[in-house]
Amino acid sequence: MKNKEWPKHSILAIAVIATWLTTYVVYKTAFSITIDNALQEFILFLNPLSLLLFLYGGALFFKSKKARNRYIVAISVITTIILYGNVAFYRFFTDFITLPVLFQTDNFGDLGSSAAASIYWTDIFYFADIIIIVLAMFLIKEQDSTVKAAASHRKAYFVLSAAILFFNLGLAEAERPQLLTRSFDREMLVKNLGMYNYHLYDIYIQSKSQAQRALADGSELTEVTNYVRSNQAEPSAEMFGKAEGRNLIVVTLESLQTFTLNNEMNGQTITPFMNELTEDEDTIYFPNFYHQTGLGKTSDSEFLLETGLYPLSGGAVFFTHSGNEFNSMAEKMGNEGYSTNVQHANTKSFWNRDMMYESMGIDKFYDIQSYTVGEGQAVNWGMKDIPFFEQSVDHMTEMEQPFYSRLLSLTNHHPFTLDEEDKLIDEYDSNSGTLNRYFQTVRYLDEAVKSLFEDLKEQGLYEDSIIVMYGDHYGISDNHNAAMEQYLGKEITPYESAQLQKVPLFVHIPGYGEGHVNEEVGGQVDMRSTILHLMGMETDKDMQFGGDLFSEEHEEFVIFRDGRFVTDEYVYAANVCYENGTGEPVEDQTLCDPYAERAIQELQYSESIINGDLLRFYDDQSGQLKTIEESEQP
Ligand code: GP9
Ligand code: MN
Repeated sequence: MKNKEWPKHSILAIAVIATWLTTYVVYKTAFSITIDNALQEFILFLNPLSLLLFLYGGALFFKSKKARNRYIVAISVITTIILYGNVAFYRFFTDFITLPVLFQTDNFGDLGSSAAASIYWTDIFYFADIIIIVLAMFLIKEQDSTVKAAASHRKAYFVLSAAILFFNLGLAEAERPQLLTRSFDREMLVKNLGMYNYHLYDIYIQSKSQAQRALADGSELTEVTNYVRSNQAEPSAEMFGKAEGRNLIVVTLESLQTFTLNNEMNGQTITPFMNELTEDEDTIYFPNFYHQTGLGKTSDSEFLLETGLYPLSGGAVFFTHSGNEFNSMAEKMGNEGYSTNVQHANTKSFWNRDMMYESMGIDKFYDIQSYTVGEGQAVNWGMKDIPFFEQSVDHMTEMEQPFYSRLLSLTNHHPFTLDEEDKLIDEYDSNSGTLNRYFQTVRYLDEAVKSLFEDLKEQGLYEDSIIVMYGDHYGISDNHNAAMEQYLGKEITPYESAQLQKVPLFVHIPGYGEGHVNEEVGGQVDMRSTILHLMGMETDKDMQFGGDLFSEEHEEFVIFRDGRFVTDEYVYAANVCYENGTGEPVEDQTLCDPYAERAIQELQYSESIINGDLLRFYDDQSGQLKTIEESEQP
């Protein structure tokens, strides 16, 4: 073989192929990446290629063979370290590395102690590409090995690598729309972009927020504090402490919109149990309550609930700012002696929850690993809500009391598919399969909520608890307006579309006896104060935007994440000021102006808190800005 000459750049080609295939084999053996169809498998196979071509392509600029070979080996070593680092990390955390975890020292402590246990001699395989490349360098003699590649060849080479990248991104976009803007799950990013591109993307996201953070200082908070204090509402004397000392159970009702409640679909009741609740003597039901989420969907609603801040206009705050300091509801409850947790039968890295929950001071996350999904117990996105609630209540029996446990349901999620036996009503008959099936999954969710109440009673947890339930965001987007018009029997104007952002809120206090329908106009940002006050905890020193829905002083002014807003008098959407109630544009359009200005202002304040990580300069015990020394302490 030594005598036979191989074509020019054979080593480069071997290096690209060796690392590419090694990466793919590692994907398939070291990680459990779920693949649902052939296209996804193809994307997974293709995704390492573009960046590897690009990186190894640097070799084309070297004249000396020695320097070129060194460069190629260096690239293979770097890519292997990245790959192997993820393998070792994954063994322990079932997750891919993201920049912030490298700086979270406590995480690393765990990793260090288990590192030895996570490394096996068979791991030598992960270095297969380096071995192949080095062997090739010894064994193969290339033609013209001392001549640099022609400029035109180099150009063609890099155009090819860029073309593959765009092809890859195009396929990923088709497979996962809004992958980058929503960036919901690391596994999905790795699956669609590839391990190496994912890390570049992660570095970009993290450095962007780090730069904004570095430029911020506490002085920006002074103005925000003034604004927050001047808009604060006193707690309602009647409701303050109503649920003091009880366990707090907060249930997120996936994709549930208010229009399904107390309503029928082709003569069939959609939510029989929740309808009863709206009239129940222990329940306060809010029919004029709106979601305020953006691209982060469920996670945005969790953010609103826990922090009383607005989520971000671009991207999911759970992903972009999980390293921030927060004064979450969970942390506050924890300080008052509550054990706190979230229960959700999905992978923990979805929406970066594992990282964010830690930042929010939530004690424990019962993710999919905490559940046994029996035969027939999974549909659509995963575990069905009924067994999920049942096992979650089982977990509650083990929890230290009083507890604050948050349950995230999942079955009523797009594309709203169900097993035959769980379809309790018929499909609707519009041209939108999504809307048609939505009624059935909402009906299932209603049944699941009913079973949750029964489970709690059976386990003796009901009486000592307060149960708050809220819809996280819309389930039916504006893309289905034609079908919705058929169902609602009216045109969907921007006014109606804003009304469709209503999601239900229930506050259920066993033994309360004075249940009623509360018409107050409110939004998810209000949940934090409302709940904390019910639990007998003050919020007057907190840096947050919500108000207590029970308070006399609560202002009926709900700001949507996209700048639309609703007050008791007006609805502002598509730059038109409508009269709330009739849906007619008001004659004097300037009547909305003061609110429109405040809406922008408030969203900006919230955004500056998040982007600047400003709560690190804020002392939530005293409600004062910290001194420089205080804020530098960890
Ligand atoms: C996934 C669940 C649903 O874990 O929260 O996410 P969504 O798509 O509704 O944001
Ligand atoms: Mn959701």
